[in-house]
Amino acid sequence: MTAEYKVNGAVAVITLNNPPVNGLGHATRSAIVEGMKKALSDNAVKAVVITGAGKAFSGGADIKEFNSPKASAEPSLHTVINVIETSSKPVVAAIHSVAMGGGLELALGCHYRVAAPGAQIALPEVKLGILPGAGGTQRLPRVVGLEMALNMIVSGTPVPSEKLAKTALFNQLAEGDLMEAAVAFANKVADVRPLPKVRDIKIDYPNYEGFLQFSRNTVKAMAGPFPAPLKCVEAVAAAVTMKFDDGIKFERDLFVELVQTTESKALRHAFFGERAATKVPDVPEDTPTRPIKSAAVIGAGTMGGGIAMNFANAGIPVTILEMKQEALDKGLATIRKNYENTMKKGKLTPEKFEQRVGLIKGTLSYEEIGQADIVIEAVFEDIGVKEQVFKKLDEVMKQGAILASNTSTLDVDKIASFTKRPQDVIGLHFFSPANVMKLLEIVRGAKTGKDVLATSLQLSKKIKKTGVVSGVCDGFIGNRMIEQYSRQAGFLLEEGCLPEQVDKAIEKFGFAMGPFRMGDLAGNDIGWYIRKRRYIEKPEVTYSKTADLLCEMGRFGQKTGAGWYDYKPGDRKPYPSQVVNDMIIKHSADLGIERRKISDQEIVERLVYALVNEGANILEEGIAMRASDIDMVYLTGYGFPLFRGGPMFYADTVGLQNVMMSIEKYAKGHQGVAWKPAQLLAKLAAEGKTFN
Ligand code: 3H9
Repeated sequence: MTAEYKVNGAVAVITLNNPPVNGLGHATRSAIVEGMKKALSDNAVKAVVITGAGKAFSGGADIKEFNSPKASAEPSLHTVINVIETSSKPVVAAIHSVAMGGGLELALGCHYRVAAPGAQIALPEVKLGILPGAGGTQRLPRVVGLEMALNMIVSGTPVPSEKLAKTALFNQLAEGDLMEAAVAFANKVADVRPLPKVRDIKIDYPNYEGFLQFSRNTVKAMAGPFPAPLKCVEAVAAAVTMKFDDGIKFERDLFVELVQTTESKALRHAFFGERAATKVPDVPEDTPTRPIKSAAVIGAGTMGGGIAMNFANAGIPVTILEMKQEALDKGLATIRKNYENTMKKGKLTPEKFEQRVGLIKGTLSYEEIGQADIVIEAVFEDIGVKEQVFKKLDEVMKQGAILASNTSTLDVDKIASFTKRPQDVIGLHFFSPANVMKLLEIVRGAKTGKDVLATSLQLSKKIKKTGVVSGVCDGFIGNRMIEQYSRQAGFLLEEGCLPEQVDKAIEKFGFAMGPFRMGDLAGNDIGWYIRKRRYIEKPEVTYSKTADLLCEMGRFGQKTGAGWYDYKPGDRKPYPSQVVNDMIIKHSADLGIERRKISDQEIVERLVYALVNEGANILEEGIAMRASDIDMVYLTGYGFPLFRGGPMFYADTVGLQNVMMSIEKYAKGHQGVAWKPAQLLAKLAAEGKTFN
């Protein structure tokens, strides 16, 4: 039963019991109504308490039911709330741990609310691209005031119950046992009439028009491509401008509209995608993990420093090893400066600053890191260098330590073979800047121990990363796909585009940064180095030589003050470069290509479908476990627009047959050999199916 019914003297207790978070799915909604019917028909019952079992009062509507008939099947959440609100016996919500979304809306339909301290109270629907659709936008302003409600609904941020203790949201904050307090409260109010209803409270805000207009302007400027935040403001506005029942209807219409938008579906896909990524079928949740109480990082460069900061931020002491004192000092000074900047912005207190800096130590001696529970190597991306490091780690590290490589492309199995303990070796691929970027690619080698994988997944959560497991291949999930994207970007230059046009088109699509601006930021020499290795190994792969020509000109990007674009000293703004554009046009002529005008649509399709096609190969080969893992890699590590849900989700929304048709068309064009349609894509397209 998804809600239990028990009678405690004159009080009936309905306990939601739908783990993990008491989502208000159809079965739970029905069970609540059943419970209410029993309570109303039992003359011995004078009042009702509703609470939640386990770790939540309720996390809200069951998101998995959205866009399915179950979501609106009766009793709908509206009906449930109506049954409670119109009940002839008082209903008390006993709130603890989490009361979010529909869960909070349910509580707002009750006549009274008793809460435990520390409960997270939120209407987080906006984060899923929707708005509270069961009265939240109409009732919350009536109990916490217009401004507070608008902030909570537009941001979706949880507020601890004690911060709301003085508002009309709660009738009591329970000091001791919540259920004892709630039952006692119910007994106390059992005979009080009339029953108070939130809907009857008047919102007192004389100059609401000015405030609402200000809110519209601010929210519009911040909402970007997402329609929900502004609709949230409109719905809250209705709480003051309309009669209650009209406001409820208005809110309902907006909810129905938003729940069907691609933006909302994309956000929900990302919500479940993030959680699915932590699950590995052959590594059950109870797999033993190794304790990580100390860490070491090899290399104090930008990457090593950023990685070390993650550990310090999570309270784990970390030692950075370098070869030379000068490099070590420079690395430690950069870390200090990074923290100082965060402190100056007011995002870190002086105590936390000291604490974090204090957790990071430097050393020149391998012996000093031997006792660390995990070591992450972040040295130069060269298999020879990695071999030296891992042989040394095998000598010095204690038994049971995890030996991780931050390689972005190299063979983790080969790296593991440099040690006598391949079961302890794993790839932990951070993205630059490593202290900021959310993605952590966890590369599982053929011999990586299950406990090492489980520990790494647990660690990713601890250091607040989105961990995604990848199998071993050149470039893993993210970089293997980006190679195809970069190849298309290069071919587009040969055929008629200039860097600015390509960047602008894909940025308009929603990418944070186009490929050429990205190259200038990351350093074009890095790709140059990788291409030299990669294309010697794979001579059959064609690619545009424009990027090599650029590097031969010494234009490595922002760090050399010149790349695909020109830069002015102290200014990161890219200016189109005449010499680069001349080089590109000359290169086309050298290849005998007649340059043509290329549409933005073609640019976007070629870049994005190149990702999709390679993503399909990766999925088929089992390098990624599921399509949503690929989407999470692109959303959290490569600036793919969140409102489009990731490359695989986006392809699903376009329709895989349409994607296939475009790929077949491009396969007939310049360097069409680069477009070998992935078998999985072709198969799913033919069957009318989707990736997700
Ligand atoms: C809504 O209420 C609409 C209404 O206004 C109108 C309706 C008409 N549904 O995050 P965790 C699952 S919209 C289904 O790892 P935590 C989650 O997928 C809803 N499933 O745990 C995961 O499953 P699995 C508004 C849900 O302790 C498991 O629970 N509510 C839901 O770190 C554990 O999740 C929200 O937006 C759900 N509503 O955090 C709240 N919620 O084990 C969204 C969770 O299979 N949820 N699951 O991977 C959260 O913010 C967090 O999950 C919460 C717990 C804070 C509740």
